[in-house]
Amino acid sequence: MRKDLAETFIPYPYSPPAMEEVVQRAADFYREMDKRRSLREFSDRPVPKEVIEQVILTASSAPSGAHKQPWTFCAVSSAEMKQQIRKAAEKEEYINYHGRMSDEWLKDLETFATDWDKPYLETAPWLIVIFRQVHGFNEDGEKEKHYYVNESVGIATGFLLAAIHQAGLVSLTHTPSPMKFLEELLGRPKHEKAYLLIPVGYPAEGARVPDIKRKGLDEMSLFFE
Ligand code: IYR
Repeated sequence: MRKDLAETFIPYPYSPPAMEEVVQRAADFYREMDKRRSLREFSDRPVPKEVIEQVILTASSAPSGAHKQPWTFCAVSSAEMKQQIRKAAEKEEYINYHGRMSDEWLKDLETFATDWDKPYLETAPWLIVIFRQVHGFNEDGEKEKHYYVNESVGIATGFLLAAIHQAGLVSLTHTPSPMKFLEELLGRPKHEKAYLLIPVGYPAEGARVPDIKRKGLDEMSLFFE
């Protein structure tokens, strides 16, 4: 590390947990996150704005290329805006499901019973639309580079989904395609591109999810010890 700059660093506050605690916490967190499921049946029960603010703050605590934090979160609870988003998303999805998606793709989606109809875009109390900033601007309004934007925004989204789950709420990673309508409806500048649309809320009473299994350790990891 460069000594000259490292002098400006601040201490990292850390008290090492006992090894047994580390083992326990890792297992507990897995058990909790393994319960998370993407839901498509939402209740209209309101979620306080404060909760959405907190989960967005958690998302924005993610690491990013050169700490540029190349993301913008639009949180939508306005019924009119949700209705406009639903209408525009369904218009695109109708075309997707009626010819734009390949037969293989449609077959792969059968398990999930999805179609162009997206009622959850209006039912869920909040929609969080994540935008990736292709570049930024410095204090003088000049173009500033952003690095590893997809990776950074993907990590922030993971933090967001984990925060929503651990708050006791549910979410869906929805990718209407193409997503340009989100940039237009939410008035985003040209350097911001829609990345994901995440309905957030409580599950509808009796909500059900597809019966999927997750890969085991031996199917998706290799250890070189
Ligand atoms: N965006 C469409 C289709 C869709 C695609 C994938 I890959 C999914 O995992 C689920 C849905 C839709 O939202 O219906």
